[in-house]
Amino acid sequence: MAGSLSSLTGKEKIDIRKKKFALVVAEWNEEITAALRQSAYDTLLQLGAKKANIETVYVPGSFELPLKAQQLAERKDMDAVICLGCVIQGETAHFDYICQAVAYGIMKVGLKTNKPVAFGVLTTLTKKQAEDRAGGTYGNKGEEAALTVVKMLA
Ligand code: RBF
Repeated sequence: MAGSLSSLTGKEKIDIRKKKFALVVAEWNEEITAALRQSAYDTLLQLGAKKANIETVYVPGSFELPLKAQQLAERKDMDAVICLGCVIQGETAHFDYICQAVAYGIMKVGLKTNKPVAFGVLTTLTKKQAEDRAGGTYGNKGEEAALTVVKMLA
């Protein structure tokens, strides 16, 4: 687990002042993904990133995250991409299809572009479970996603 800010070891404390980050945020379950984005953004700043080097891009739903992540990761000036979304199980099978496609798609972008691409997508059975992981009982997975790409850059 990426853990919290204090989990960064000496080896992982790199200078990210000149690194450029993209936050790709799904608009579905907007109140959750906005909380993930805020936490990821704040974490990057705390780790030394510059506001001007953090770009936020929105996509309609989590299914669209891999394509936008790929377009951003392919840019020469981009160092890392953080994908943020929230898929909550409904009554139909869409949950399984979306989660699988998104997880696989995001992994492929990292492998194809050779850049850190974080999977900060909540896949939960209820809205409460999502809230617990977007600033509630179990912390904020946006922070973990930001920490993950910084660790991968180190
Ligand atoms: N996108 C999400 O990010 N989270 C969801 O919980 C979510 N639920 C969906 C449920 C259904 C039945 C459908 C058809 C789409 C849902 N989407 C959700 C949107 C999906 O990621 C994508 O934007 C659309 O399918 C258009 O490609």
